[in-house]
Amino acid sequence: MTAPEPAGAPPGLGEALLAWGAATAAVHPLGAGLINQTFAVTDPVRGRFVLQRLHPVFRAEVNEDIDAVTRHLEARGEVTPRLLPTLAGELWSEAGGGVWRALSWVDGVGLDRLEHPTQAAEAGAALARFHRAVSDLGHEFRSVRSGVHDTARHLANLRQALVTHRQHRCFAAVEPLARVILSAAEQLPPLPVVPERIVHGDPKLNNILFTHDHVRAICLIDLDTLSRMALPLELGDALRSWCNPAGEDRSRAWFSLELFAAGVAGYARGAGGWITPPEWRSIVTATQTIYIELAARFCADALNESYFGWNPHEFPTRSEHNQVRAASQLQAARSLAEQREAAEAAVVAAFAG
Ligand code: GN1
Ligand code: MG
Repeated sequence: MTAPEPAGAPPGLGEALLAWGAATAAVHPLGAGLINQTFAVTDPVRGRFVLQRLHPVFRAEVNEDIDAVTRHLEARGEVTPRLLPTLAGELWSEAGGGVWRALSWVDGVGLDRLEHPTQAAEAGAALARFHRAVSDLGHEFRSVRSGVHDTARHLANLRQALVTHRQHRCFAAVEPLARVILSAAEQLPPLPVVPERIVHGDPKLNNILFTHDHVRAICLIDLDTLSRMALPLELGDALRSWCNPAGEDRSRAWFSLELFAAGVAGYARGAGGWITPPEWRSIVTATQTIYIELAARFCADALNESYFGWNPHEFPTRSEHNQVRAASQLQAARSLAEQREAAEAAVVAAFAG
């Protein structure tokens, strides 16, 4: 091991640094992602870059998709992180039993909650720019994760977790929460069938890089989930995150109509006539759907304790952290349900006003 490693560094970090020729780098954990392990690397020779150890849910070939999409974005004049090849010219490196990749450094900051509607408009415009820029890319995705927003599948996983983990020490706390989520899911209106588009796949707030003054949205990061998908699901996933000013780690969450109206207006301005009426008309239903779906995913992990990263400084176990996250998404869903008509009106004003 030649480079000093941060506490709790995953196996293979030193070897991965060598693969990118960063033998004497300073390495710091970076960002608030729940899945991959991410580091900021500063090396006297290679400069500053991002190094990531992929969660096993992603196959190494995902890097070929990221390379194709980010090349296209760059050719269209969009700011984007790009994959940095290893010294051997590869898009990724295997070390310590995991897959590693390096990305160019884009200077900016990730936000965990929005402070102002103009930031929601910025996020909307950045997402619209991304969608339009990749819309003419004829890429066949190498990494296909089916059922990412198959809500029925996520609900079935939650029901299964209730059966499998009856003896879990937190079962008595999780089970009533799960029942409320499952019954809220039954109230969800169906989503229309629309054509698939190339999407980011996980446009939550902290996957958008902002300027250090938190004013401008620069670009989308965290590109492992790139895929073809119905656009309303993508927009619902974005808005469920951007419009919850409490963030994902507090059970007292709520849905901000003000942020929502600004977010859809920013998106509408950026997308112009590119988005079709069947797509924009289902944004509110899609947002509600993703709140419930993500609540179900967090709730299942409160029993399975195997998927989402968690914060041991604030919660006793992974289960408690995921219980709070599940309750938070559910609370935001309730808040949106109470403001549904006004949210629908904001969508019409943005896209047809
Ligand atoms: C995960 O990887 P990250 O932290 O950006 C998750 C998303 C969830 C999100 C909730 C691959 O995103 O689906 O919406 O957490 N990513 C994956 O914060 O499951
Ligand atoms: Mg992330």
